[in-house]
Amino acid sequence: MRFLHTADLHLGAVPDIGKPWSSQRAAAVQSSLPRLLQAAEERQVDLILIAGDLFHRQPLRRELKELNYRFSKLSRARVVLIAGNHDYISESSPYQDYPWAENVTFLSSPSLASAYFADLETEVHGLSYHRPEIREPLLNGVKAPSDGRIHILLAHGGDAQHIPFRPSGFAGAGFRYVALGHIHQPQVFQEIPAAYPGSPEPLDRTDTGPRGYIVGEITQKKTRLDWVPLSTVQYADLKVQTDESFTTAKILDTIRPILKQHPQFLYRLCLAGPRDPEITFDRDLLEAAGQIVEIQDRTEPAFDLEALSRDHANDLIGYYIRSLSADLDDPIRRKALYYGLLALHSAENR
Ligand SMILES: [Mn+2]
Repeated sequence: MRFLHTADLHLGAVPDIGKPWSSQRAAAVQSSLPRLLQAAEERQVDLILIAGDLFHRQPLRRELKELNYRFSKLSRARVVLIAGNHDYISESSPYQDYPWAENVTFLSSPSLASAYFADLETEVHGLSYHRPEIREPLLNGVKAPSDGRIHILLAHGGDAQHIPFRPSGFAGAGFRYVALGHIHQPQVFQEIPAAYPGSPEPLDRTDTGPRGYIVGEITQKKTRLDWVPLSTVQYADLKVQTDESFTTAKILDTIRPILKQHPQFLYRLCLAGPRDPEITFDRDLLEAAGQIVEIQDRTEPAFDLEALSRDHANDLIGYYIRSLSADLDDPIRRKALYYGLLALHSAENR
C-alpha cells in the first residue's frame, strides 16, 4: 500500500504581505494542492492523507467545490482528510454537509472515527477540530485493534492548545503509520513510525529550509518513509559579519553574488559585528536588492572606549563612559553607552 501524506497547506494564506513578491508567494501556496495531486498521480499512490489545516481559514463552499473536482479526477488515489485548528468545522462551515466525490473520505467527527478500504486492507482513523483549540489530550492512549488490518492514524496538533501529544506516545500503539499535522517544520520519526510533513510551501519567514511532503509504502514487514521537496522558494538566514570598513554599498557588494546564486531563496539578512560609529546602514537600499524579507541590524558602533575616555578625562563624555562601562556584558548597558556616545558625539560635532 502506497500513500502520499501532506498537511498544513494553508490554502488562502498570503505570505510576506507588503513585499513585491507577496502575490507570487500566495499563488505558490494556492498551487501546492494541484502540484501535490500531480505527484500522487505520477506515483500512482493508493491513498492521499491530509492531516488538517488544508485551508488557512474557514473554507467557502466554492473552494470545496474546486477542491472536490480536483480530487474526483484522480485516476487511482483515494483521499482521506481531517479538519485542523485553522479550518475547524464551525457551525456554519460548508464542511458540515459537503457532498464529496466517491473517492473522498472526510473524517469529520469530533471524536475518533475510521474509514476502511477493503481492497487495501487498510483502515484510516482520525478526528476533526470543531473549535480552534482543543486542550484535552484526546489521542492519549489510543490503540489500533490487532485484527490483521493496516491501521493508520491522522493526528493534528501536538502542542498545549491543540490536542497535546508527543509523537513518541504513539510508539507501540499498533499503527503502521501516524500521519501528523500542525507543526510546519518537517519531522520524520522513523521508529514510531510517524511524521510531520510540514507545509508544502513555507508560509512565513521563520519557516526556513526546504518544504515538501511524505511518500510512504507499507508492506507486510515495514513502513518505508521518504520526504520529498516541493516548495518553489526557501527562506534562509544570510549573515554578514561587518567590520569598521563596511558601508551600505559594501554590504550590497557582499550579498549580491549570493542572491544571484540562489534566486529561489528569500533571506533574513542579519548584520553583526562592529561598524564605523558615523555610519548607519540604509535599510531601504538593502531591501531594494530584492529577496530580502527582513533585516536584523545587530552591528555596534566601534568606539575606542579607552582612547575616548583618555581624551575626555575631564568632561561629560569621559564621565559617561566611566559610569556605564562597568558591566558591558549587559546588552542594555552596552546599548545605552553606544546611544549616549552617539548623541554626545553629534552634539560635539555641532
Ligand atoms: Mn494547525
